[in-house]
Amino acid sequence: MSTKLRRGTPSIAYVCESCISSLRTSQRTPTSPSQHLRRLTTASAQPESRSSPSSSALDNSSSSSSAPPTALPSPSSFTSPSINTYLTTSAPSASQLLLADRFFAAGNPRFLFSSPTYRDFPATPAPEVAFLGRSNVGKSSLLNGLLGRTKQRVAHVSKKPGRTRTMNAFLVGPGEGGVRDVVVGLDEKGRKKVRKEPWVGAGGGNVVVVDMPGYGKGSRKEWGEEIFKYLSKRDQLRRAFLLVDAEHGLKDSDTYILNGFRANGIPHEIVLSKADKILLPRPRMPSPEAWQRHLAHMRHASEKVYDGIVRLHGGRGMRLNAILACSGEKRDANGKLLGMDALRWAVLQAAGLGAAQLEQLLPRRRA
Ligand SMILES: Nc1nc2c(ncn2[C@@H]2O[C@H](COP(=O)(O)OP(=O)(O)OP(=O)(O)O)[C@@H](O)[C@H]2O)c(=O)[nH]1
Ligand SMILES: [Mg+2]
Repeated sequence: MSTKLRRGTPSIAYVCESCISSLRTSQRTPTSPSQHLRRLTTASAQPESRSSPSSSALDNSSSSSSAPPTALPSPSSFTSPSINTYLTTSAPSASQLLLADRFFAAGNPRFLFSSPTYRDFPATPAPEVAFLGRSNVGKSSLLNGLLGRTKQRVAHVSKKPGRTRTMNAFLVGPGEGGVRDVVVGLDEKGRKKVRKEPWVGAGGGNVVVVDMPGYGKGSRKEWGEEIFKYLSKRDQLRRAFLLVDAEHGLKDSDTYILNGFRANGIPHEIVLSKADKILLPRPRMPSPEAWQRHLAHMRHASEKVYDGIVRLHGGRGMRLNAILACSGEKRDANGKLLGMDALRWAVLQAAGLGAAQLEQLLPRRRA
């Protein structure tokens, strides 16, 4: 029986009581939280190659069932849930991942509003998710990937930390909404004076995604203050996605934000960003052997983050749903951005959109 940290499978609730007590007492052999989690979980990482929703663009062997049972999984058999850790929810199935991709492809992602202060946030009646993290951790790139806009970007990306200076909201999904002109009066020549106003149609079927300014290097104190106001006051906020660099792990400033989530009871997920630096460190696709090493490295990175979080207050009161891994820039052997479909599904789940609602919202596909 494998003792690996459970990947891509339904799993236990976050930080069980015995895990907490093993942190509190020293009677037992000391174990790290991730070791404890590994003891409790039994399923090993099973790449869902046979049920992968994507047909391979670079290597179509992923759908073949003729591979010998001893063959190592290769990059072409990769699916996002296999690099993720699900703590309170089940890993998405292949059909759910496909639905998530369809939702994000339905209707152009639309700019909604941009605000340097929380005070000016409009009341948009749609479920909202926010992307937070240190400056340069890859928030804007990830958001472009999430919205399927890696070429015609909607969010500004830069090597220089501190590029995003305002909180920027985008609307995604098949529902109505965007920016519209509202007549606010007449000018001295009798012409209509218009103001741009964000709006969201009453029919639902949309999610608002907010790109936050980064904290840390190149950031400003007032940005941090506004982020905290947003976290504590925004009723529409359904879940926060905290990006942590997959290579560098949790930093003190991240802990500060995690404490903010805890203080405000905000459900959240960790996204290990720039996961390609670990999984695809070279321009070429790795061999199956190298791929196994990279997967193990990725697993180790997420265990370290998990340990760090559990050590905060013994994990009590945290509302962590999952640790996902993602890249906003590099694609897997199936031609999809690494981990993006699973992130999309997590966003939709946060917004309360399940498979049944999505099937209704999305236009029927031709057989
Ligand atoms: N290798 C790799 N590089 C990335 C990825 N995402 C972003 N980058 C690079 O990291 C740098 C910062 O990216 P941004 O998306 O602007 O980061 P940000 O978190 O929005 O930064 P701020 O707005 O300054 O807080 C850019 O040079 C990107 O090209 C990724 O997934 N993989
Ligand atoms: Mg940015």
